[in-house]
Amino acid sequence: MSEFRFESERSVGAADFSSPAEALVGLIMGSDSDYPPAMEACAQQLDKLGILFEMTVPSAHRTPLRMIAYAQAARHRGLKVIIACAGGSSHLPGMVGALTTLPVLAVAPNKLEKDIAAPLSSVRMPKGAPLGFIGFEQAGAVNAALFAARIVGAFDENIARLLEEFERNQANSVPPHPYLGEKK
Ligand code: RP5
Repeated sequence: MSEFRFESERSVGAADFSSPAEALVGLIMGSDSDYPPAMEACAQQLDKLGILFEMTVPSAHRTPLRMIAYAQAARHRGLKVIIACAGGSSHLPGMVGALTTLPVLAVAPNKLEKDIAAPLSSVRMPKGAPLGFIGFEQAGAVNAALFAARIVGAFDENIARLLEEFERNQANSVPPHPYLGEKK
């Protein structure tokens, strides 16, 4: 089971990021309103792969000090990848990317038509401040989970095998003929 810390982070409120993370992947979001449905799908995908993750809400504009504390401690705590999701001006992914040398993957919680600023904020990062923008809504969030798994899996054979199994199952779920598939 994954380390599911969302509730406890919320109840703790203030950031205490001094203890080592058991998790490999840190999920962060600008608001708890980013959790369902987008980041919930990300969490579920990581959980299905059996990859340990933790979650917190370090809003860049409402709790900037929590964001800084989280980002600066992330590598020392043992995290390997951060997935950041925020809407609107969406400075969370870029700011966290600037505060750590860990890879940071960005997800926009809403569709492009609803919120064009968030993805632009990530894809327009200036030279020298790399950020991986993955996509929008649940699909983007699931792909961010899979991308994070690939990053971790590049150094971990067990995770690479779990990813291979996921891809095999996915391939097997695609019917070779429309009449052979289950009704959706
Ligand atoms: C951003 O503003 C959050 O990431 C969220 O996508 C959006 C709305 O936040 P709430 O007003 O729902 O807290 O900071």
